[in-house]
Amino acid sequence: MTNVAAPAVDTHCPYCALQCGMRLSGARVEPREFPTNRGGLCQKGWTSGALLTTAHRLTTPLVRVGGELVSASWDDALDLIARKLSALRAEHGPDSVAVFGGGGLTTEKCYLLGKFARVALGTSQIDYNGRFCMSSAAAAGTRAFGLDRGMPFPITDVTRADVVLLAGANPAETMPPFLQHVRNAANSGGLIVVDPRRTPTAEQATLHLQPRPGTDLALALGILHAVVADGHVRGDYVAERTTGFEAAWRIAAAWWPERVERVTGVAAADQRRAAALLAGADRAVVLTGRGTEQHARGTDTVSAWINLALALGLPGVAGSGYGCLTGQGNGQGGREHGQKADQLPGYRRIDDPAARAHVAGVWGVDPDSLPGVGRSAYELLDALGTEGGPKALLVFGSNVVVSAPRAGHVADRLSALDLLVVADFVLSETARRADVVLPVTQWAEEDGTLTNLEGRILRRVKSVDPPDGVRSDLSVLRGLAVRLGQPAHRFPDDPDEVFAELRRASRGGPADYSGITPERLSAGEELFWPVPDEDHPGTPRMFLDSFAHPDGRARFVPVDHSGPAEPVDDEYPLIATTGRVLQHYQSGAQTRLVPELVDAVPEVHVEVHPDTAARAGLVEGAWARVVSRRGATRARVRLVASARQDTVFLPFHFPGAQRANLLTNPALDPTSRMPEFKVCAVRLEVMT
Ligand SMILES: Nc1nc2c(c(=O)[nH]1)N[C@H]1C(S)=C(S)[C@@H](COP(=O)(O)OP(=O)(O)OC[C@H]3O[C@@H](n4cnc5c(=O)[nH]c(N)nc54)[C@H](O)[C@@H]3O)O[C@H]1N2
Ligand SMILES: Nc1nc2c(c(=O)[nH]1)N[C@H]1C(S)=C(S)[C@@H](COP(=O)(O)OP(=O)(O)OC[C@H]3O[C@@H](n4cnc5c(=O)[nH]c(N)nc54)[C@H](O)[C@@H]3O)O[C@H]1N2
Ligand code: SF4
Ligand SMILES: [Mo]
Repeated sequence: MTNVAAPAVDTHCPYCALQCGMRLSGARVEPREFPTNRGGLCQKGWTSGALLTTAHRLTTPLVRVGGELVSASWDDALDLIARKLSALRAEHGPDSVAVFGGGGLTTEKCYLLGKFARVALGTSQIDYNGRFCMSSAAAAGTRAFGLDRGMPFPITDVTRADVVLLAGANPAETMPPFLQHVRNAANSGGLIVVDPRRTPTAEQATLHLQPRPGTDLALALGILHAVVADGHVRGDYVAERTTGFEAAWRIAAAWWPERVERVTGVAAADQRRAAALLAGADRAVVLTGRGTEQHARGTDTVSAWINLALALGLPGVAGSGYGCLTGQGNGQGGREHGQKADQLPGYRRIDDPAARAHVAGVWGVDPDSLPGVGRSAYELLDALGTEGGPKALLVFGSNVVVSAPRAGHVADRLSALDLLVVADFVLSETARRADVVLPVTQWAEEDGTLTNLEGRILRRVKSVDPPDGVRSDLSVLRGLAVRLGQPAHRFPDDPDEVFAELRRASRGGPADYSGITPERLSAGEELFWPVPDEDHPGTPRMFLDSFAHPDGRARFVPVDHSGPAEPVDDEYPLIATTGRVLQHYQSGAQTRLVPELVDAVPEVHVEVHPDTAARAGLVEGAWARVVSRRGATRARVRLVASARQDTVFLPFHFPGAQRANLLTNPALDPTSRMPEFKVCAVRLEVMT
């Protein structure tokens, strides 16, 4: 049973990057006033207290014996892991051990996980689920502005904007309280939504552009073409604050709206209307979500949206801008402090000698002892158990058996490992396959720091005691590090101590947290990074004076449309796209344990246009087999008259034979290494 530690504590929701403010009394949740949610919560937030009392909670380490997971003591479990890791390292070298992290972990955990990999294991093989999330937007943002902070402005700039373009985002289901921030735009006739489906978000829009999945890049070029052709380019801004317009325009010049209409299905008149709405705004914001980003050309696609925003003079101007809607609770902080294959804390590059010297200094190790760049998330999973690939994997905060692309293959790779260790508080589908499962504390049972979708640093506050038998992730890392021969002081398990070290490690880096103190956070200061010293007020709006490139200018990037990696054909004539429903979170490991959410949405469905369904012999409520080149999923048919006839949609929250990711194509973006979750070729069959 969970004991109540304090009567009422102000904290934040365990799930998405909106990080709605809530007040917890034991397991009882109430919303509270906070700038992102302004007193609202979605159904997942309201019901999140159920996670604190669920009977499915893990409370003892589990070790596989004779094919079964059986209870073990902490010492036995940690000793076993350390022994196996040491043996693998001795025989095959440090890169034989890999680590997979998550953007739901607190910043302290992400930081210590990266340090653990580089220092205690000495491995380059660490990456995380954020690679599957906002990595294309991050890559495009860095390319354009010299620095990536998802939304480089506070959410109130969205609230006040009179025109908002949402490309591939469905916040009505993925961040419901966010909708109040686009109400002004909707009421003033300026909400533009780009989504192949008529989502609840699109229902609110002034203008819904419904492209064929995988054609957003062409659409963005078409709108840019209309902006230029109709004389809406902000010439002074482009001349003073940017470079590269001519090269970008040379490509967009060939994408006149009628040509774009043939590729995307979006009427030329609607493209021109979008251009005119954006150009006529006093304050306009362009925001991208996973729909436009999770493609094998996702980075270029986001660059195309940023080019549009630059031509309109939006980025770096107070009240306007471009931003990405980061997804996971700590999707922003989790991408800055070193759990990414090419990264050190403070958003530094691991292949930068100065960064290595600084961070090694904080860690008290030789810079030359730090490994180099490792494999990206899917490439890492794909290499497991292969010749030259990692033979052990430690997973903290991800359920890859459900959420990784080509999930059937990923499950096979996990089976080929010598050792799979999963730290979790529930028995996720990935944990079920582990050799050792470590039961950890969750959200309301520990303190920690997160950075929300605005780049605002906030504190998650302990409000209940953890059940007996569980340990924090920080304590697990310390326990393993010590067994691997590290001095204990190098791996503190107190979040405040870790944060103090992180401040030093991030000092001088792009994501500089050094001026953020627990006292400032507890006092309710609104701190947006960078905060380079304790007197610095933080940076709610970035780029107002200059962008982060050496010349201070933003860069147009010349990008052209080429379409999805896997075209449809006679055998696989339909496009499957994937995403979310309101009630479930990600792989569903948490929300599939909340009775109210399971009652509302118990199983996977596939959204199909009635004519498409009829051609396949399918009716409402039937079970369909959805088949791609990589596998088949079974899903309950939901007829949707507003759907595109060439497109079906499945949520990815469900396990086993209901996994949307049995279908998906792991074609990777060349820059971000993002897989193409949003387009693969499928056919529909009647289940027999
Ligand atoms: N309920 C719920 N909320 C969540 C989450 C969750 O799992 N469940 N997860 C959180 C996380 S980590 C994230 S990343 C965010 C994601 O938040 P969103 O980006 O809003 O979520 P998705 O449903 O993945 O994708 C958004 C839309 O993209 C559309 N789409 C598909 N293909 C294309 C395309 O080619 N072009 C365009 N323009 N659109 C396309 C889909 O139809 C979908 O409506 O949500 C966060 N919030
Ligand atoms: N087809 C398709 N696939 C997708 C997507 C899509 O749109 N379509 N979206 C992708 C995106 S954007 C994302 S972000 C990924 C997310 O997919 P996953 O990485 O699988 O994310 P979660 O389901 O949140 O898994 C988190 C796991 O970690 C556990 N956990 C939570 N907090 C902690 C903690 O503090 N410590 C530890 N040790 N464990 C913790 C949870 O119980 C859960 O089992 O899915 C990606 N996969
Ligand atoms: S919108 Fe996100 S942060 Fe807010 S209650 Fe829902 S899941 Fe939690
Ligand atoms: Mo995500």
